[in-house]
Amino acid sequence: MKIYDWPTGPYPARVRIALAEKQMLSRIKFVQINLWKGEHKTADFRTKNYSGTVPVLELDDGTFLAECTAITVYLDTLDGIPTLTGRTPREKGVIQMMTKRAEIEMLDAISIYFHHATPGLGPKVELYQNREWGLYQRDKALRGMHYFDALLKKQPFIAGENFSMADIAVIGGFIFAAVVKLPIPHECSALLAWYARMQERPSVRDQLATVSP
Ligand code: GTS
Repeated sequence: MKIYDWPTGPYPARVRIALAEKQMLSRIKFVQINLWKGEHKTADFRTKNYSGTVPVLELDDGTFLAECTAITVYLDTLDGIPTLTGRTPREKGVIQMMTKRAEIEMLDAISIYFHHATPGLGPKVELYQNREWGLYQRDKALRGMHYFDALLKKQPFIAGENFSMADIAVIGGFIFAAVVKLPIPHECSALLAWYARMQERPSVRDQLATVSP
């Protein structure tokens, strides 16, 4: 299997954390796509992922899988022991819901802030920017952080009692927050304590070392 990757990117880090959790990193060939050069927006790359984003997983049969959630579900279910995406129907449903919520309320919101209200990837890549929309999404991400903080006052992990794909999605949010220098509000003590605990996991610690500038 091959992954089209960008080593410092928050989204590709999500998949690498999942791979590390599954002890699968050594089974993957990583191909770097340079986002600053816009390599993800070329016609050739869009044949692999129409959306023009990384990561993309290429299976040995030539299938391309994009979207972190879809890739993680695929990788997690290969061995028949889905430790990250849920074993029971209830777990699967809650983890999918919370992963999507982590994206909408934090990670994607910070990404939109980056692409719209900062120089983003530069003028050759950022062909349309809407600063107001970007700033709105930054504030949305800050509200999202308070939501996850309140949640983590009641439960140890984003989707409940166990570490899951949803935690990895919020970790992606923390990585992107660091990229755009958006501080996690200090009053979000449960969220900050959870993040400190996440960094005790070798899968997270190793990938944070890879993404840090
Ligand atoms: N919904 C997608 C997913 O879950 O995979 C989002 C992927 C995404 O936005 N990836 C970023 C990207 O390709 C990579 S990074 O921001 O983490 O480095 N961005 C480039 C762009 O131009 O949007």
